[in-house]
Amino acid sequence: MENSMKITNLFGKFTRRSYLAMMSGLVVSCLVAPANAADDNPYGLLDTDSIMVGTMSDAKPYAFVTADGTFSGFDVEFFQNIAKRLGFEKDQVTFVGQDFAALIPSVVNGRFDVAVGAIGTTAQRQKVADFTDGYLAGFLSVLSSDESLSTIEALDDKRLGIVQGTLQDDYAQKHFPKAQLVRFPDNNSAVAALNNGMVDAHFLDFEAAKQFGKNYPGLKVMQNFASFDAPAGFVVRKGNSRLLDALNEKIHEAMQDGTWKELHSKWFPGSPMPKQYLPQN
Ligand code: SNW
Repeated sequence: MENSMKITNLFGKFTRRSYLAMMSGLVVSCLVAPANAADDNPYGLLDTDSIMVGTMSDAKPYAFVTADGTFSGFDVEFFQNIAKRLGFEKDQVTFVGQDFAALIPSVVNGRFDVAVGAIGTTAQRQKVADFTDGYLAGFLSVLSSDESLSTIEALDDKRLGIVQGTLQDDYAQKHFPKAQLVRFPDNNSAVAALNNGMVDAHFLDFEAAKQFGKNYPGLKVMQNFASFDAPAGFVVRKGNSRLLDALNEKIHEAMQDGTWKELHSKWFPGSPMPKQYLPQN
């Protein structure tokens, strides 16, 4: 009421008193603006009516781009399902593909609200960004056409591809000290190098390795390393606890009502399902 009277003053004649009253009204509205803004934007998003999501275009079946340019995969559909529970329809969730190494920094820098794509939760990553509760726990896998690469020792002096900044990058440095690590920006370039013999193997997430094996029948998963202690989570800006809490609530809802299980069977048929993500009685 008071505000609308001041606005009317804008169209009438200013008296000194009404001018002062209007200015003080403006000051007051500026002071209360942050509270109003938070109510309009409860999840602290970059744009109030959509969620900007950074993901990968070549990590099928986790996250990938289809021939018609849309993003798909387990992580993409799981996130869309969670977003829908928060009131965001598919067209209000915008996926953008980036190199893996850029994903977390892009959330930190305010380019994306969330990063999604089999991103393992580690103490080091948690120093710069917040992670939701885990929703995937699986293996890191060595993909190659060379059947002899089935032991760690066999990787000595071999050229092993890794996508820079991944857990495979860390793991290989710690556990395969004698392998020659060759860093790539993404899986596609690493697999291209593997196919033309520039590297002997590529080290990536199990389901993606299996998928590349389907696309290129000469390539097989030669060995696996459990990465259960670094379950994948959705990544949000540090301190955006309203978004984090809301995502966590809906993640657990989607696990409890069987949605997670359905998506897991669709995208990772035959792969074991960690019990903690299944409906609990
Ligand atoms: O740590 C695993 C987790 O257990 C699950 O298997 C999904 O993948 C992981 O999160 C590891 N993912 C890698 C990482 O976080 C590579 C991610 C990617 O290529 N998109 O660095």
